[in-house]
Amino acid sequence: MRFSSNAKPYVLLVIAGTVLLLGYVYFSFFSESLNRRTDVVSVTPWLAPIVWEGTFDPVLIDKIYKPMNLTIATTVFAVGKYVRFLQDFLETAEKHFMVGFHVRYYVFTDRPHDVPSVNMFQGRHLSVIQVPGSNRWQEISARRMEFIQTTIERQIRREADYIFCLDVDSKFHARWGSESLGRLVAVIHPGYYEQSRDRFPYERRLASTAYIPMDEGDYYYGGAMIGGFVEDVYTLTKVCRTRFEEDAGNSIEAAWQEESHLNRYLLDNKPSKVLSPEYLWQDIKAKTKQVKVIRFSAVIKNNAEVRPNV
Ligand code: UD2
Repeated sequence: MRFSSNAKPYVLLVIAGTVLLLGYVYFSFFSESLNRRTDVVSVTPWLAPIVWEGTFDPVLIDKIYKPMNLTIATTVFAVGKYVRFLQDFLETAEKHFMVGFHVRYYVFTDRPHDVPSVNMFQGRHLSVIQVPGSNRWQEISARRMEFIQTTIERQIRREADYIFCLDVDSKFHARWGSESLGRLVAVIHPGYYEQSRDRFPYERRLASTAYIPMDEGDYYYGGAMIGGFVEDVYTLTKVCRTRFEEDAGNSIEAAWQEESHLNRYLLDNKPSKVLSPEYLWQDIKAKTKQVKVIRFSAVIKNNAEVRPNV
């Protein structure tokens, strides 16, 4: 078929348009299947991955880690009335957390008789470690660093390869798997991932060893999750505990207790992997466009009712 010379440019335009359209469809399809995300930052300025849904292939990553026969320690504190959160925490962890791996839960509590009995899959165990109660929730939260440090010294370093230290007033809702493993792992706090650093609630008083100046800081990390190699988390807890105690000796308590010390530590010792707020959401917060999967989320609690002080 021959075209008149007048029609030729239009035909070429249609052909070019079709090619562009097919290219767009092809690219969109493959970029989806290659797990690319363009709407979120998925790498830190020091080239550590930031883990979001769509940035990793769960099947592939499990194939790498599962043959290593790893054991994952998981510490959780349930002191005073917080024992009531254990059942949901453990039951949902059995469904979603490190499925297919050996998991050792270490439950720290002052009420060992109230620890619920939850069915565990093969290769998953729970031990209870008695700790004292306190009449200040701030002390319970902050002293986690000390008890994790001493328990790593006493037993965890012989029993596990990786460790995650988690808040108990939370539930798992979707896969939390081997994509989260790394040498030193932190999570971006869901309240601050869209904020600039001058809004981060770092400790701003020079007198505290957790002090961070206004023009420093990478992310605001949540205290509800610390993870990594047992030895790396050991060093972190030891340093944060020492600094917290040094502050106490000077009659100062950082704005967000151990979370403030954690943020100071991670500014100087960059995490090798950062988890997106998918790994630390809050039920009180509406889901946003970037958060496609909520994996772990803090339940709504009545602080006045569950804490020993307000
Ligand atoms: C934030 C942090 C938390 C911690 C705290 C500052 C997030 C989502 N949470 O939570 O990790 O850094 O600020 O101190 O980033 N606990 C007990 N019994 C108590 C009180 C606390 O067992 O009476 C344990 C329990 O495991 C709880 C954790 O300490 O999950 C943290 O306490 P919280 O959840 O009340 O602290 P919150 O919500 O202010």
